[in-house]
Amino acid sequence: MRYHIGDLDEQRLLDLYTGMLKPRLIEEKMLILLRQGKVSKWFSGIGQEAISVGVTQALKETEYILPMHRNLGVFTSRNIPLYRLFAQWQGKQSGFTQGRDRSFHFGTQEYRIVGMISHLGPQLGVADGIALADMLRRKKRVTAVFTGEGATSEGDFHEALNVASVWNLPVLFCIENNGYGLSTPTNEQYNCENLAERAKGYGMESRIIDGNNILEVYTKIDELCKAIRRRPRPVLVEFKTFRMRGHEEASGTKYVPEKLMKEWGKKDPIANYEAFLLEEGVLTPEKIEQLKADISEEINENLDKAFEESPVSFNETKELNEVYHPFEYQEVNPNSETKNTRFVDAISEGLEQSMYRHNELIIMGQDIADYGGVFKITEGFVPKFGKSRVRNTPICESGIVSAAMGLSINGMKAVVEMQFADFVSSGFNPIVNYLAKVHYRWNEKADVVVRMPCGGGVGAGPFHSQTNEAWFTKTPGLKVVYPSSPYDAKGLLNTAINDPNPVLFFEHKGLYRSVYGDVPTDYYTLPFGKAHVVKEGKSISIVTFGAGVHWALETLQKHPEIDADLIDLRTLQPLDIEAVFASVKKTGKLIILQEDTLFGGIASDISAMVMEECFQYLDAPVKRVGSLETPVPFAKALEENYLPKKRFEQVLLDLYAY
Ligand SMILES: Cc1ncc(C[n+]2csc(CCOP(=O)(O)OP(=O)(O)O)c2C)c(N)n1
Repeated sequence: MRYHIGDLDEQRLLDLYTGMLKPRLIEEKMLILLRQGKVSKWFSGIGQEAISVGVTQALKETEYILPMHRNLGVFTSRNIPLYRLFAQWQGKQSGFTQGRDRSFHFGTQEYRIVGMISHLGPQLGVADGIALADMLRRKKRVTAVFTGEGATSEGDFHEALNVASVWNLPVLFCIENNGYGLSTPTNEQYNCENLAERAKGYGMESRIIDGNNILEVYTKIDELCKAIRRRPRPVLVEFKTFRMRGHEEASGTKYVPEKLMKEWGKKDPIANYEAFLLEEGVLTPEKIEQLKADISEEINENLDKAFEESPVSFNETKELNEVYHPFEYQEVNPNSETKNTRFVDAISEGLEQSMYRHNELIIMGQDIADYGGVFKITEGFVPKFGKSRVRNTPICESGIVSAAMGLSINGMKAVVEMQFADFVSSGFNPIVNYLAKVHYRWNEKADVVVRMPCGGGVGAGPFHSQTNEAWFTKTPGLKVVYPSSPYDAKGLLNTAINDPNPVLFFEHKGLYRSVYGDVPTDYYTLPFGKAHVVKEGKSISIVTFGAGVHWALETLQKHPEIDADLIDLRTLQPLDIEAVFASVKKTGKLIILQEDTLFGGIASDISAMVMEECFQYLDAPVKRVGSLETPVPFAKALEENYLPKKRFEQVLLDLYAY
């Protein structure tokens, strides 16, 4: 291995050595603890330390770094007290997740580290968002993100690189090519010589770096970081290295040819560098012994401290209270001046007024800039807020939701417009795994609203008509809002944007241009978790939301004899179940109407809760009405009978007469 000192001073040469020694010695200790059953799982980075350490030392402490599961050297290079790392791996309180997540699955704002989620790929898009925030604030900073070569086959890799290139974001994409993705060798993962070549296709620069040569890693990355800070742009770096141990310790390395192990064993980044520094007279055998002894002492002291700490205890209230970031709802009352406004315009108005209110609110979505979005909600926004805040995106929902998460991590707010709610399936992973879980896991907020133009009755077929709120009401950590009137839509959207938690905001597109209502012209907010009693009655409770409210009103107009309480839920998470209980206690009969198919939907849960809590008040079985258990059909005759409106009338009459 050839080492070029260049203009590095002796202190740096030593820092790079001790920087690598520390994670190596920690790992050696972990392997012993693992055999003793004192640590549950371990992903080894032995042999890859030069990459984590070289990159982290080249970054400034204010710059974010997004490591993966083999990057212990990132954490140690940022000088995290070791007992906190050990406590994290033991699931203890002074770790970073209070026992809620394991190993390297955490982030810490204090050290500007954003840890991975297991799904690997979303990490790359998160880096885009962090870098975007830096760029918009004109901060000359680099964001570095890691991936294994295995995860480069995920769509997220492509999406993140493409977005970074199109937006010219200062992201250093670091591929650690260590030969295997679990047991799969590179020739079964991709079919090109070097992954770095992919950069060309994205219109981006790239480098190939010997990942086992610490001086090469540090010098080249330092140079690149300086260049990126001067002229922000993304760069893809492929580090050639090798995984010297199993995917994780239990899985072994039987499938790795002995020859490869021997070959790469000779390239050990620490042994070679140590020999070089000895030759150069920077290190002496005594100095090495001293450094090792000092680090071992630090490890042992910190381990003792972590082992002494008692295991976390379970407190149900605490667990439940920490799923969401605290949010103090601020009521802003509407002015008295109102205007008869369409549903679509109320949303647009809310969004526009929120943009004025929050200088660091960014809207992202397909065709939303000059074109104004397919439903024209953001029409006219670009002249007012500029294209840096109203951002057209490539077609890559997962990458953009991840980028929104990154904006939030870096202190901004984001609204992501799904062109149609159906397409959220392409961004499902970061929503349900990243945004939803981030607060519970490491106390970070996901200040993101995903706008969801949804719903049927518009002859748009199976992929442009779904109302998929049940995909999200199931997931702790998300809030789900589903207004039915222009007044609610504007006030609830403003609250959704104020709320630092991830909110799925459903907008029924059938209501966009058909429903009008009086809407205050100024900014105002409405609280989550408060149902609206649309109409009061004594003999039957109708609970619904979205388009269902309008179907119920039409049906009641046809049957004025039915004295119904009509409850519009407005938000599904949080759910105002108390309003439902109060109504059922008064009327003794409940019918729940939802547009979605029934199985697994919110109506089923409401029904179950009412059975459990209000059984003695019921005079009839609870009824649920929803769409047919099929995909949403296209032709009018099919869709009309798919949707629950007609069936609702009959079930209502039957229940009323029960
Ligand atoms: C979406 C997803 N699929 C599969 C896995 C299981 N898994 C975890 S790590 C891994 C291999 C990753 O290989 P690579 O990206 O090369 O990183 P390395 O482990 O080699 O450092 C696999 C298959 C996962 N965590 N997430």
